[in-house]
Amino acid sequence: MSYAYLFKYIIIGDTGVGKSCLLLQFTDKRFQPVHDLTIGVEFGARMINIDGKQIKLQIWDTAGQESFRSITRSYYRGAAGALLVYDITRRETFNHLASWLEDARQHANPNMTIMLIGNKCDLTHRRAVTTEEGEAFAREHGLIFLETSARTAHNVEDAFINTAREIYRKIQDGVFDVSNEVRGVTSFFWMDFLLRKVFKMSDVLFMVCSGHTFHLSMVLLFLNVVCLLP
Ligand SMILES: Nc1nc2c(ncn2[C@@H]2O[C@H](COP(=O)(O)OP(=O)(O)O)[C@@H](O)[C@H]2O)c(=O)[nH]1
Ligand SMILES: [Mg+2]
Repeated sequence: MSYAYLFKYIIIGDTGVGKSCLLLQFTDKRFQPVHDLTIGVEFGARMINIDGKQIKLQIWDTAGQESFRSITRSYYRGAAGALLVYDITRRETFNHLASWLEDARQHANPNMTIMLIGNKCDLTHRRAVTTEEGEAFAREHGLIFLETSARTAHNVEDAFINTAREIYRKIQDGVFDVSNEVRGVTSFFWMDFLLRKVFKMSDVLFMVCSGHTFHLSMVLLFLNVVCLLP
């Protein structure tokens, strides 16, 4: 299926905040309640439509390496959008936002659009961070903000689509150098193709050696680095 633009997104934030679940909810419209790295959605894609233009979102999820705080420069490279996620029931995940932003500032394109997400808003009885605090943090750092639930799907579509709207607006306004960026993302098509093949293979690998998720994470990390070298 053809598309006018391809936007690379990354999902960042502490372990357990629901990054993989948000991706799964957006691409597959389902919720996987058991914490299981073998959900196998380290990489997802979905087509959306903005202003009558087909846009392909290619979304990268960490394969568990965020727990080592060893997210590489290549993960950030070429990302037009980032979802920065915290868990509204765990204040420490909110407290770590500044250091995630610091990471992004170091590694990412300064024009990258960042959507701040307070996830698990279905767990109202366990809320530890108020909506106002999330809003204030976003305002202070120039981010867009939404509270979501990967469980009920509340605001999940909007989180991904509003980010794309903002990126699209930046392209229209000439904030992104379209000639560079678009050529860059078009050639990305082949990378996309190659990675899909590799990830299909990794699914098989999962089945063959289920339990060895750490090994696979390392393989994915390696591929991530190799494939994105210029
Ligand atoms: N109640 C609730 N649980 C969630 C939500 N999102 C994720 N979870 C749970 O939180 C845990 C961690 O989710 P996961 O997506 O693996 O987090 P990640 O480490 O950030 O990728 C899992 O047990 C999920 O079932 C949500 O919106 N609501
Ligand atoms: Mg995950």
